[in-house]
Amino acid sequence: MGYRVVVVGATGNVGREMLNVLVEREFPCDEVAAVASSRSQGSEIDFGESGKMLKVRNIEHFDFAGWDIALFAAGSDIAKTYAPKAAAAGCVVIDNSSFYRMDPDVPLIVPEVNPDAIDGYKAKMIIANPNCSTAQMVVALKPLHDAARIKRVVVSTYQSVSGAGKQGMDELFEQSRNIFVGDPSVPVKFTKQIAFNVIPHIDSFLDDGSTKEEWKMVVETKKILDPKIKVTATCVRVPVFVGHSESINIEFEDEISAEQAQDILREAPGIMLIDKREDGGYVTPIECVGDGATYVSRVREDPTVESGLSLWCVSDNLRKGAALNAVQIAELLGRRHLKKG
Ligand code: 11C
Repeated sequence: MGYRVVVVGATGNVGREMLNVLVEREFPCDEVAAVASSRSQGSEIDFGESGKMLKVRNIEHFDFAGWDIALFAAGSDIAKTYAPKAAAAGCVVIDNSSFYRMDPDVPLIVPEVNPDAIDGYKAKMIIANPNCSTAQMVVALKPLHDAARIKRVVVSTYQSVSGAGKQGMDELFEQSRNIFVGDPSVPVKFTKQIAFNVIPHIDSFLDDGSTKEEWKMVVETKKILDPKIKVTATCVRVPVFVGHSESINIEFEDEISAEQAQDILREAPGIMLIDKREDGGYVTPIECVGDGATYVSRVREDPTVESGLSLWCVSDNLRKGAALNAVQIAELLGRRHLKKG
């Protein structure tokens, strides 16, 4: 016997990946409902590579009663309105938006990092999925924190346009083509030209001059990993379609060498260490598309502090940063709380 699973926002970038990942990981589904806004009602989408098609249902009329798990990938407004309705109907929500992440009654989960925190899900029947740039970073930090206690992290991100949804991907494609053929390229989704450029701005500005994307990396890392860790982030959009990259500098309380860190990362769950210290001996975003791992390369000591390391971290933001992590949370929930059969 399997689960009855709802995917809300099934027609978007992340929703489609959720359907793909459910099939790829053979998540035990008795039935899957694809739910989206009224605009998509009645259209058909692939249920991953299963060969089955799903008819898209309208969120406004969807009854969550009798469904076990709802994976939400439809943004904060939809989560705010419909997640409590699903929860009240007895359906556990795993939400990919930022809306519930910092709610103390909502666990914020990366299964490789803080699986025990999922036990708190019953307070609201909602579990939050972190921001993509946080998810991959905490997977890389967790085993190093266990080994040598992290004091401070300085991270700069290189985030792909798929983080801004299909419109972001379309804008990079259109602008690149327009520039080649000499047509004007007007920014719409992004604030400046993204093709052949980089933009040091993701999400809205806060009063202290940082952006909400940067703030999310700070507060989510504390909630998932350790409130004592200090984090400062600079988040940058780059002309890459899929895959977020991060340059991470870490200061530790205890001593740790680059070699020790490499040995630890090689064995750590969810991580692939590709670190050959030679031309091409590192991972770039294009190589991790469609993959679930968090890749770590270029691990080296930082001689400017007593105990410090710098490293490069890359992952598919639609997979570990969103859809895969959500399905891994569903698997964890099934193992610990919603046993079937
Ligand atoms: C981006 N990280 O790359 C964002 C997308 O809080 O879930 C995901 C935003 C979020 O634009």
